[in-house]
Amino acid sequence: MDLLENIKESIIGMDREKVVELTRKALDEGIKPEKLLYEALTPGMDIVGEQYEKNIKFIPEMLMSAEALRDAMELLGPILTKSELSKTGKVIMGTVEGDIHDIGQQIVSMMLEGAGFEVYNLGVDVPTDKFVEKAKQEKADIVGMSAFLSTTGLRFPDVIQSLQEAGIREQVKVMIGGAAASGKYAETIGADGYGSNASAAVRLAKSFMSKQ
Ligand code: B12
Repeated sequence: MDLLENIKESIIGMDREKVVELTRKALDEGIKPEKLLYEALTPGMDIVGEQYEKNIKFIPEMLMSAEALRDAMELLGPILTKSELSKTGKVIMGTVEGDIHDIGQQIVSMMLEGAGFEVYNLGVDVPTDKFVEKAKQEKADIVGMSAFLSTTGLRFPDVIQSLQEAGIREQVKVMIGGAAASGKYAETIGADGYGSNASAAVRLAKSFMSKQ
């Protein structure tokens, strides 16, 4: 098996040590970080995402693969220049105010990073204004929000309204996710899309960028 294929399989196999060891080896051999990202790491994580969608893999396994990807990204991060990363797009991500569920949005953030997006993760319990302020500051392309409680799902439209009031709604796409979100709800509140899982989130984010 060639090195790139081996790395991809190690992501799928949730083998953090092997992913790090092989990524290091590949870099030592002069393989370009972008090649590693787009031909080994991301395709591996895409497959994990697909396996999760088909109930072949479950959350703990997906998290282990995501951690392995994160470890590899730590090696690649300093080498990949900012401009290379920002080619795909800038995303502001966070869990809305009053909500501390973050496992889902962490996976989404990692997958987006793996797909080449520059992600600013604001964490959990993020006040409405903070999303808007950061989107403005970073000239973001996408604002991604996560909510898991029926009560906190009501924060999504607040953020959309604040983006409107700040005059930047036309410049950013808004995507929502988490147990409090749905495609229908996204439509109702005027969000640009909903992702039921991390693979769907990456597809959505990529589709936003290709329409620009
Ligand atoms: C783990 C968990 C917790 C953990 C959270 C730990 C953490 N660090 O995140 C803890 C124990 C802290 C917790 C606390 C609470 N929880 Co809780 N929790 C869950 C549970 C079991 C799993 C959620 C989870 O992380 N799943 C793992 C992720 C990976 O799965 P996922 O959702 O499929 O993630 C994908 C998508 O959502 C999507 N996605 C996620 N974010 C985004 C963002 C974008 C932009 C996009 C496009 C996609 C996207 O991609 C993800 C990756 O594939 C759910 C049950 C459930 N079915 O959701 C209840 C659940 C959400 N919790 C619930 C409740 C009630 C609470 C508490 C109020 C309990 C209490 N009485 O204290 C508190 C609330 C605290 C707060 N203020 O937020 C309820 C909510 C009910 C409701 N309708 O409001 C649920 C539904 C359980 C239930 N059936 O009652 N919880």
